[in-house]
Amino acid sequence: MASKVVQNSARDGNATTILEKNWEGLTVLELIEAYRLMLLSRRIDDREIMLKRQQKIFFQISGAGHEALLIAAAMNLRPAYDWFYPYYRDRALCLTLGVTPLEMLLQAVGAAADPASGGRQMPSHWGSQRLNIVTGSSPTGTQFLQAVGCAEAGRYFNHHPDASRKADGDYREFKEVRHQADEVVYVSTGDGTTSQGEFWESLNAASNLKLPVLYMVEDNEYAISVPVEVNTAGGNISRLVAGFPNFHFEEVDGCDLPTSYAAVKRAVQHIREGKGPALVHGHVIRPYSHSLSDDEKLYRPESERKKDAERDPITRLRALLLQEGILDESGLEEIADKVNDEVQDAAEKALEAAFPAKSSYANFVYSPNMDPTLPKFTTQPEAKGADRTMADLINRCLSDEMKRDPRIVIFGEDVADCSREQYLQNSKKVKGKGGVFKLTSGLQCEYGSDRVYNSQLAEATIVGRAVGMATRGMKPVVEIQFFDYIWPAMHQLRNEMPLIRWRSNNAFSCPAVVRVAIGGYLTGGAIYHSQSGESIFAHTPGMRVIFPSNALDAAGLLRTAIRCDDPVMFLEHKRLYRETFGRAPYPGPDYMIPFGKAKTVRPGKDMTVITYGATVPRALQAAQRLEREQGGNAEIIDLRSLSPYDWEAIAESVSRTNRALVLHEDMLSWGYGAEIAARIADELFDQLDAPVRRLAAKDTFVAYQPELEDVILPQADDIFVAMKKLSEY
Ligand SMILES: Cc1ncc(C[n+]2csc(CCOP(=O)(O)OP(=O)(O)O)c2C)c(N)n1
Ligand SMILES: [Mg+2]
Repeated sequence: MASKVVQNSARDGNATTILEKNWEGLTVLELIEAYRLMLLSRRIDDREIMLKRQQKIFFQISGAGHEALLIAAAMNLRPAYDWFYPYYRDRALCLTLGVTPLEMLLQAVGAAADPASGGRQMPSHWGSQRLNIVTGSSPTGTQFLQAVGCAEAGRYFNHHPDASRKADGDYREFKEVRHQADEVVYVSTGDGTTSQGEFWESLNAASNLKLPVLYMVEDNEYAISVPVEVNTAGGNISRLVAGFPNFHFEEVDGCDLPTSYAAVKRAVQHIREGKGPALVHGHVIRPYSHSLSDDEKLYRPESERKKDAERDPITRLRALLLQEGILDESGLEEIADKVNDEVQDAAEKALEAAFPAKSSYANFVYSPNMDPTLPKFTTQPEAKGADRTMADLINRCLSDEMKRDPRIVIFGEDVADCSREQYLQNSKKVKGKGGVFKLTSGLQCEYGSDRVYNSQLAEATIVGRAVGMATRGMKPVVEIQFFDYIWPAMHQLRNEMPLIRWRSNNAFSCPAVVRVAIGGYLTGGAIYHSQSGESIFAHTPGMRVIFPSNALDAAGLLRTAIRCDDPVMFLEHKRLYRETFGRAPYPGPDYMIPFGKAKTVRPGKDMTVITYGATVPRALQAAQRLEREQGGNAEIIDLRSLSPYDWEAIAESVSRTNRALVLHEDMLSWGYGAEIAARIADELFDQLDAPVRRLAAKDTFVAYQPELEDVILPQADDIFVAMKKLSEY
């Protein structure tokens, strides 16, 4: 086509002039290709809209009006080299990077062959392992901190090339690592989504760490029906972000291809030169309502919509091509015909594609490669030295694993010995902190400040960055200082970390470890330093939840957690960190305990007490008293692993004792024990001589006054009474 026009132009004698000209650095051929991609993107949207109306697909959200800015971005970036966290309007970016129209439409119909999700996610939820487009989700704003973590991972592997090597025997067998010295991590957003706290947290981190992140703000002035001046103070995000150091900023008419291209080019140059992140704020339009479920006529007058239409990027580029004599009407038509044929062909193929097998829903909730419940995770302790506390053995385990695996980094609030490392090094002025409970003490000194460091005081930042790193193949072992403060990270913990594998149909995974100090019985811990809540995470598919009650189990299970190919929430009871109960010598650098295997901590024949965490030692006390005073003999099972849990051990024991008490520290109602009790009642009904009983905290929070705390949390005396009643039933 170009040659046809150029031939025509040659007759007029100006072919050379056109070929030599450039538009903000774009050549004739690039402009023509950009026009083709814009049209292709719009036509796929149009086709999806038609298919939705015919009920052949089930959702549609378009990229219409954003095409110029996104093609400009993609033309400055490199697929399978840079990394991409695009949001749902980024169809044009993905097409330019190399996602095919067929791949897009396979997702729209929910086909098994949809490479982004295998029919699991809505259309426009991009993901391509081949192109480094990381699986995206629907919550607005979770992408930013992951992009920051992704950029940190690239930098880490560049500084630690050995860490990218494959290794047998743990998650590294299944994690290919790729990194480039001057890579860029692209992350995009709408104007409305910049209101999310995670956006600001991520700017803070990217700026502070001078990370190679390219933010693309696609400002179409609406978040569904909410206009930009409601979401953004003063109505302009560029004004608000301008103070972040190390950033390069661009504000541009995102409907104009050449100026957008030039703006992104400057931004990318800043990043590739290692100067820090950049943010491009593009003003775009949204001609097709928010989605097919929205009718913008309800909140936008015709006059406003008309004004937008005049800025349409396709009309604009078309006019440029004509005006500059690059293409004539027939050349433009030829492109449109080819695009229409391509979309038609892709739609026909997608409509014929097979759906996922119904049984496939269960695939990839967890790693298909590495099952942490298998016996290969059973190793014998090589105990040496004196008995140590749970805190000591966790610290030793972390240290030995860091020695073994250079991909491990540890971060969180106060986990470093000292962020101002000059105080540690030259003058030895300070000893170092290493965690508010000292669990990470000495690790920064031992392994360096780029492997053990303090994060910002922001839980979403800790977990979101860990998600980005683990997706790239690192093993972040992060700490949440108190379970009570885990909630800002909830999006990342519920909608991201455990879902990445399932929603991408195993194209991506996120095997990070989140260590959390949990629980009460502290005498004065009060409401905000005593919370439990493990059932919330046990109720989250994809997440392994571990809760040890003693030093040896903590060391063995933490090692399995670190080597595992799934995300793990590792709950450490604060009261047990330094208890006399459950101390043990360090079991050596390879001691592991498989997940989902309970431990009988006291054999008995009269009833089974199923418990975990800090109620284990309390149940033991109660059982001793029961034996002393009543002659009763209670068997106590410490679950240790809450998801997966050891049903076989429960069933075997209850079938022998015929009585069951489920005991935990967290509140009774909708607590972890409800599921266990229900299952016993369901599957072991014939074996029971008494109703299944539960004992747990009162349905309230934990109060500060010790007498109140005592009455709220289950004490050894309460457990004794519950056991006695159960044995007398
Ligand atoms: C956390 C969260 N809250 C609400 C929604 C519902 N929702 C989806 S898109 C959207 C508006 C996003 O607006 P903007 O960021 O401006 O992007 P645009 O759609 O305009 O491109 C909302 C509220 C969501 N997906 N996630
Ligand atoms: Mg918007």
